[in-house]
Amino acid sequence: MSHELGRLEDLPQDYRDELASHNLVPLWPSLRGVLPPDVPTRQTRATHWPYQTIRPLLLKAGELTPIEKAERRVLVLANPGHGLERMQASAAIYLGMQLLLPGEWAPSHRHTPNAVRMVVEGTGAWSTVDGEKCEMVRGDLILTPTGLWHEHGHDGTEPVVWLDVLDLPLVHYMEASYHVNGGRQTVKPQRGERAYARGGVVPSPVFQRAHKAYPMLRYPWADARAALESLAADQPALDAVQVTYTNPETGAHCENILGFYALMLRPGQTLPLPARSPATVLHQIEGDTEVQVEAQTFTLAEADTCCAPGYTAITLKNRSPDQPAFLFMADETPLHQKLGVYEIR
Ligand code: GTQ
Repeated sequence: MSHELGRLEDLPQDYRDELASHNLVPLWPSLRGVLPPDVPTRQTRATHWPYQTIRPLLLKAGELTPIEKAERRVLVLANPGHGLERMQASAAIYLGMQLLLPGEWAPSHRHTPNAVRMVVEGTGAWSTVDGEKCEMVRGDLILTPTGLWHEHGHDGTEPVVWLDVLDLPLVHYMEASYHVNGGRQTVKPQRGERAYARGGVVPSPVFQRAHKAYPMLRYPWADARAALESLAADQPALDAVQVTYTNPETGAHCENILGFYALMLRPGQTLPLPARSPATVLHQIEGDTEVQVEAQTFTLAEADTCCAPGYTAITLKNRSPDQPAFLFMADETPLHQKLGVYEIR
């Protein structure tokens, strides 16, 4: 049973002052705040960032701020529930929309937070990660896991935009976030996306152990899309047509803290997702999806992004009666699972 606890005001002022002077705080006035009944208090608010709003403002940033003055020319998708200045979409997720113009170069650095890029538009750009030059094509997922060098360049003729997803808020909260700058990387000929091109048939470290913590760095959209279509065709009654971006050696999530997935909604399909403890981000790759989060409904057009707090049910509806819809999803599942707090309600 939950009963009323004593308030701070119930205590004599001189006692409160004396506690504070010794860096001491009474727990009971704040106990329900940090341990609320049944459901956590979440600052993360369901928020929608339409691409048609972001795009002109990002191109304007391209005119206002040269790449040398930005290093990374990014507009952060900040959740108003956390306060915009905190630059977080949820407790652990940071989202940014990054612009690289033809001929520009975002110099090499590495940092403790893990990142991924979801390519949104344009051709001709590349990210070199740990010496692997990854081509950037719409819908591709490119990893820059913790500690790996990465730089971005652009040999094409049109602006290139991608969505950055990082675990920066968590790593910063842990007082473990920092970066190191470096010079241009030497590009290596080997590429994980070629060595691990087919599920279930992976390079065999029979005479030698495979050491790479991140054997695959680029997950081409063409392959993820084909996997979803194949799964949907194989299992016509399956509701959640979903694939997880995994480490092809271990089958675990491809990064340590955030989880990444692609979803296909069949034409006209409504897919209810149960309330789960992690917060979720959705980005529309193809098609239009109606996203319902508690009392709010967003219509995600192509390249739109939204987020939903944890412990909240989400309903997805493909608005097209004859075309599938494809979504990229990021969430805090690996973090919650490793900490033992993961729940499906
Ligand atoms: O491209 O390396 O959105 O370091 C934030 C921090 C992108 C990047 C961000 C970064 C990067």
